[in-house]
Amino acid sequence: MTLDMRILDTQNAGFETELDNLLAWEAVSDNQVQHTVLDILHHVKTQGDAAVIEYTNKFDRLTAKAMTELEIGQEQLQAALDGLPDDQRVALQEAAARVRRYHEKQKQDSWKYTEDDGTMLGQQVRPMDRVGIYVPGGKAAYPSSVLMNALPAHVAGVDEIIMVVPTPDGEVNQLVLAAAAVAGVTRCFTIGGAQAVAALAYGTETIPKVDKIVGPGNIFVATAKRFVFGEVGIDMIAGPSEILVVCDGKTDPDWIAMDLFSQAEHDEDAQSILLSWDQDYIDAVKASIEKLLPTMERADIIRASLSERGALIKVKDQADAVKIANRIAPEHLELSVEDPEAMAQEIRHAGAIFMGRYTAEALGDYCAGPNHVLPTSGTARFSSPLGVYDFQKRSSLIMCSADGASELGKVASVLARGEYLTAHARSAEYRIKD
Ligand code: HSO
Ligand code: ZN
Repeated sequence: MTLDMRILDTQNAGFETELDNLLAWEAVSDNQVQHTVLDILHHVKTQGDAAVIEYTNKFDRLTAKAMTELEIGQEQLQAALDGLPDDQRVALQEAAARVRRYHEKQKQDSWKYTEDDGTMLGQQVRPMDRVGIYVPGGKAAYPSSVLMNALPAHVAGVDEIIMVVPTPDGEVNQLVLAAAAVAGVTRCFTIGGAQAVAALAYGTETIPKVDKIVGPGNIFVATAKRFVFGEVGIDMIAGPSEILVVCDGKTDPDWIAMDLFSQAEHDEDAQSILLSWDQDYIDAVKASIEKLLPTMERADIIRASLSERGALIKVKDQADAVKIANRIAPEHLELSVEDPEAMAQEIRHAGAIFMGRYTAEALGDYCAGPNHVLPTSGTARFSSPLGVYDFQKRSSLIMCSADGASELGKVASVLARGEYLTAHARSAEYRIKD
């Protein structure tokens, strides 16, 4: 069965429209979903544990009678880690060590300076007290995502990291629990969906209210996160995975085909695109795709993703590739070219840039070090990978000297009177020296 995949050329009339169609993506959350989610949020907010237990039993087909049955203790997390086959335990620990090392570099420090008048100004950085991490259940339960969400919080110095992960039909993923142990998760509840988001946002008798909720989830989870934003912080609303590969035609086409598959296999809506200025190479990658696809375990998902949302795009030259890459602002950008460093300098928008023929995007998903929670659907234009800075916050510091207060008082007084705020003005004026 040949694969019906979009083949585009930037030089063709109508390319712009074709590109728009290719990139069009809307995370639909219809009225029905919103209504259901609002109902769940309300019940959990007003009935706490009882509502969480009821929804969990209903949606995950469980028979829990008390919240204690839905909590996994530290010993169990540690036991999951100890019980892993050696290769898995070592790989998890190695990945965690690298991710931790990378994120240590992101820590922002407090700073201060003194003005000539002796007034001290600064910024004090502190971690959040308590955060919640949502981990999807079932097939999309990725232990690597536990590391990527929890480690930056841990490195930031967050005291309590509360993880929630649904266990449909009671099925517990030992690797996910082991990852929680490695990443320093404080408490873990086997709940999911909008009810878990609600429990974290509002708190219940058992589940502590958090300051921020991070982590991907299905449409109910995403919708719930949108609704509770404001009550708590949230990270981002992640769309499907994407990869954009730019290749000069000199990388083994099988490698590139597999790199495209690596994101396509996440789900049918994932997007994999190749840009090249070498038409023969595009044909070669197409042939590799057709050859390799039947060998893939998730062939059906990959086929659906590539035929619905994938594309092979012929560009004019390297500069044209850069232009399109910046326009797409992809989550993952692979630069499989001779001089990736020079090309990376031209990139303005991308979640993560994988440079050179050896840097498969998959390495970044697991263990290179940088975070794999990245802006999707073009949001790299204005947002950045999840990082330590997402779990830190800043307080401004101001300490006026007597001279400083006097000088600032004069300025503040004029501006305050201009706003007809007399108390402001007089508060400042009291401190003006005569
Ligand atoms: N590529 C995904 C992350 C992931 N990949 C987890 C494998 N496991 C984020 O876009
Ligand atoms: Zn991935």
